[in-house]
Amino acid sequence: MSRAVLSLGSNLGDRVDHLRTAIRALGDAVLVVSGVYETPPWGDADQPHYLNAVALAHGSANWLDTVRSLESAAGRVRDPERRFGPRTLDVDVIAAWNDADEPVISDDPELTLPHPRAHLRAFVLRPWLDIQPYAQLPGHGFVYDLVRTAPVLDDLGALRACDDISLET
Ligand code: PH2
Ligand code: MG
Ligand code: MG
Repeated sequence: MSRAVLSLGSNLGDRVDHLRTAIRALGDAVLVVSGVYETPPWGDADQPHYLNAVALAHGSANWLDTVRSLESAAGRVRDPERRFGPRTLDVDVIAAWNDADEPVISDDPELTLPHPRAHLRAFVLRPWLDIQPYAQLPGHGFVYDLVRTAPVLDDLGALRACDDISLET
């Protein structure tokens, strides 16, 4: 059965509710979900802080359709002028594996896999480590090594684990 690592982020509206609703909508497809982290905005500093989490999911025939429907349900409005701007809910497919457990590689601009910037993002890598300590990002190696590389290490200290928030329902 196909698997995917999904990164969830929200920095508009009721951030916890947006993340929780998405996890509930995924239902049995979710194998495990990380803790929630509050993270400073990456890529476009002029916006509120995010709540981020990562989930390991399985079973979807089309991950792009799955994540887009979650984003639409959260009332996501896309601003073509602000690629890294604020959003009610962003669900990114970080990496996916096929039925034979081989990594899916895709240069489709609609869904590039693995995610082209995941190896640089502390807000993806740190929650992912929570649920899969030996995770490997295809093409980039072990996640525990990536969090020790300079660009990620610099951002790691600014992440705040929200131990009082759980997305497990
Ligand atoms: N998502 C972005 C842009 N910047 N920063 C943080 N901290 N978390 C995000 O999820 C995020 C971001 C666009 O996808
Ligand atoms: Mg994103
Ligand atoms: Mg996205």
